[in-house]
Amino acid sequence: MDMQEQLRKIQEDAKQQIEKITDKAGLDALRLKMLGKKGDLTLLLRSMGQVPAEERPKVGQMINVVREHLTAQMDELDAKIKKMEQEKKLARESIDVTEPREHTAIGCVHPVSLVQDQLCKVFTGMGFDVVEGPEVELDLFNFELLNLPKNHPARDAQDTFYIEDNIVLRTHTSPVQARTMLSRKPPIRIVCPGRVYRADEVDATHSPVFHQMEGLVIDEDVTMADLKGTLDAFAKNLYGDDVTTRFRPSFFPFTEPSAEVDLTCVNCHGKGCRVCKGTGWIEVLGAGMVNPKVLDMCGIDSKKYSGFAFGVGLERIAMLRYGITDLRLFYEGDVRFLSQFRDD
Ligand code: 2U9
Repeated sequence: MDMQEQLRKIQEDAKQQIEKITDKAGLDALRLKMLGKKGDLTLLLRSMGQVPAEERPKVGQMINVVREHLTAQMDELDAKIKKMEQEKKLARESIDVTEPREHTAIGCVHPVSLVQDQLCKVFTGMGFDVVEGPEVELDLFNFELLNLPKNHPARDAQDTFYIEDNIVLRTHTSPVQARTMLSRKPPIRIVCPGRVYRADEVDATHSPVFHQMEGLVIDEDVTMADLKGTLDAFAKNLYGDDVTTRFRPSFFPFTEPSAEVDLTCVNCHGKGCRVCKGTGWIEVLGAGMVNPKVLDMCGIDSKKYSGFAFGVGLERIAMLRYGITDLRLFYEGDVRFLSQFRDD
């Protein structure tokens, strides 16, 4: 077989194989077989010695043309294979955004948090700031500055969780107000929501952990009328325009005078029902004018300023709102209970 024929055969061979190749490994093998050190074309070039001298330039040129031609064909195939592999990879990795996903349980806000958020909204709407503070508290802020002297029954070890002699789990959120009075100047308008602790046995209406929101307003010339107006606005905002407040005399060491505050029964709107035991009223808040002794102890001049304060139990509001009759349900974390409360 002369050189030209061999070249033609190599070319023909390469053409057939190129048509069959579908991946990079096959192409690399062909490149090696044709153009590698021991490849067909290279060997042919090496055997040029047998070609008569006058024909060598012509044959050499032919071999080069074939080499260039093959290289171009293989490069083209290389590009095709790369494109195909890229397409395969994209197809493999593509995500069907319309494919239905597995069911994921969506949590919901705890009923006490729902109530807390709503109350915060109502009071911030009336110009109050929301202030929070520590749950582990100094005796000074939890009791002393609130006019609860050392031998007061509310400080009894039965009610209070002591951590050390002078450190307690706060029994109310009032220490947040005491701290605020010491750090801010009047006018002060704040509500303080949060978790509080009392050493109570657990039953349907008692828990050693519960939640309160207390409010405090201090300014010049603040009167009981401001307290009544604020709580009335709060009641109407929360339950509707036909709901009002009723004040009954009471006693707290930190307020003087003090009152227990009833709302028009939110269940029967005053007619009398099971919820209000036929009275048309339900007790919801405690309140009063801040005791001048407390103002002075907390660094506010009681001759110049006066103030009112109030407190409300958040579980109580949530129980009334949702018709819950056992406090323990709030703390058991049973999703069958919790998933019933949605903020919409
Ligand atoms: C300062 C001065 C006065 C906070 C007040 C009440 C009345 C009250 C109870 C309601 C239901 C607690 O959760 S509950 O059991 N609270 O009756 N709280 S006045 O008075 C303050 C607080 C801080 C410096």
